[in-house]
Amino acid sequence: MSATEHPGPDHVPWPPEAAARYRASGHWRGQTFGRLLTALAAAYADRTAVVGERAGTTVRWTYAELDERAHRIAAGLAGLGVKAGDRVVLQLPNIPEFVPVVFGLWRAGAWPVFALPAHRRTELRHFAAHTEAVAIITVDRHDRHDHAATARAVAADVRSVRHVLTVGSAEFGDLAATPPRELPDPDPEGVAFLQLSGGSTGVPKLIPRTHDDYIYSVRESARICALRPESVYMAALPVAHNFPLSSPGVLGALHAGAAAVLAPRPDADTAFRLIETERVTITGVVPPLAAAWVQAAARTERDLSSLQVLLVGGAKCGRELAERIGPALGCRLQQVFGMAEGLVCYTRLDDPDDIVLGTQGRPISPDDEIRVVDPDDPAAPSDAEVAPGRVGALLTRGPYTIRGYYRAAEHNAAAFTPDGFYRTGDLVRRHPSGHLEVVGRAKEQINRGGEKVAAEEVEDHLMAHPGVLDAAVVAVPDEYLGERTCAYVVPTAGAHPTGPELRRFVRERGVAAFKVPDLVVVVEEFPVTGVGKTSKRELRAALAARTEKG
Ligand code: OOB
Repeated sequence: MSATEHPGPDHVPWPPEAAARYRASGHWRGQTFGRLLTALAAAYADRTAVVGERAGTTVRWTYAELDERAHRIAAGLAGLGVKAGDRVVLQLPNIPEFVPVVFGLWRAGAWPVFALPAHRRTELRHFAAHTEAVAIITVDRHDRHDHAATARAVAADVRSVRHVLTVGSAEFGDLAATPPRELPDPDPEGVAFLQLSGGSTGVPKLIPRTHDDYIYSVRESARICALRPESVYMAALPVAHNFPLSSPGVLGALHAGAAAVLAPRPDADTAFRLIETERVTITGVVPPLAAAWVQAAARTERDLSSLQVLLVGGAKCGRELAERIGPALGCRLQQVFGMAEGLVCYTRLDDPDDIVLGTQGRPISPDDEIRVVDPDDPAAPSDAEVAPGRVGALLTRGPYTIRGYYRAAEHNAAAFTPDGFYRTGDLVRRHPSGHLEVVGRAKEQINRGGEKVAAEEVEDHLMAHPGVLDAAVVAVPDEYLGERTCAYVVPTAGAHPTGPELRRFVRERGVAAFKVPDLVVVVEEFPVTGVGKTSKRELRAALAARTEKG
């Protein structure tokens, strides 16, 4: 929380009139994730629910086993004193335990805060402090990082954190062996968990999602992606992210009675091996990964014939790449344009090729309201709709799009219109069919191959360096990732900070590696706009000129 930001409410609920409408139309069904798993375990008891790898061995759990594990973990957490409404920071890579731990937290009524494996000390401390989390659940080591040590350091700083649990430890083993007991079912319209926003301002914002709203998006995603009990979904991206979690993701797979395979890494070798051995039918990737898989497919000896659908999203999938996916991988492309705040758009499996290749899909719900408005001065938006077919800024509200971030009243006033539309910051064109084509962005965010970097957050880190007077972070086009980050820096008088020094400085502040600027350019002063603000437009133009010169 910045010094100027007053904490707001934990959850900005939908207005009663809208909530009544979403209930009446059957979108919200008054079910919690805990009850959902109970129903799935009854319907699909002996079918495979989760497949994953731990220390190189394959783990397979049926729906009945998953259900039992989630019950035990819930009882164990309750035994530790974790209560309904408590926040628990969760930082797990793609290991099978992710699934029963999340359902265990849901059954205990606790709210997982979904950190990504790439997050480091500074981000975790913010999540824990801002949510007053009571526990952190993580692993010991992963990808050469000592997660347990980081979690313990955060726990030492943040007084609310009473427990650090590492999956795989004896303590966690005891917890997961607790005899199951019935716990009170939480309110289905209440918050189920906090997702992270890619954001564009200072610190990552947290997104409160409810059981009712999220289950609706999961159920419809599973239907739109044609998941059936025979389907096998593979999470290749980090599963805590909204895309592999729910679009349709692991939760969509479970909702359909299908198997969810957690790939420990997203590289083509690992993914193709699992596609072959687990007979994966559907998976999802960001565009740079799709490009890498397309290349690797030309040389692979793996049998990829089970794969029917590849979802691509998180960042814009250009037409050229889109056209290569089907032929190279022998599957159908499904584009997905979503956001952790809610709205998710898919191309449909029966859409004509031109729509599948050239748009990012249409919304899940008939009750997703879309407005495409004049992207005029963001400080004083008119929110006037543009003519049909013209590019404008996308605003949305609906049955699974939040009405406010968690404890962020001041930010909410700018991020939402007075009548509750979320300002996505995306520039889109709406086709007559209702499909949206994403053509750019009006927000100060860099989309680094699907990983979102808030310009202001990195600027704040740079400005903490004594040799930096001012910093401006902009996107630089990149062939592989789509965009990378470039930090323009004005030094303080007499200081001569270098690029490598500033990059190391940001890294050592304990942030995710993807936020460390790819390029640092030291300049004497920034170009300014008519009103004296730093002109990022001119900085981007200068960068383009530099790149052209080589
Ligand atoms: C997904 O979620 P987030 O929260 O990491 O990022 C949302 C933002 C969008 O506002 C947009 O700027 C960008 O990511 N984005 C795309 C895109 N999909 C997401 N931009 C262009 N084309 C696309 N297909 O990234 C996310 C959440 C659920 C499903 C899929 C992606």
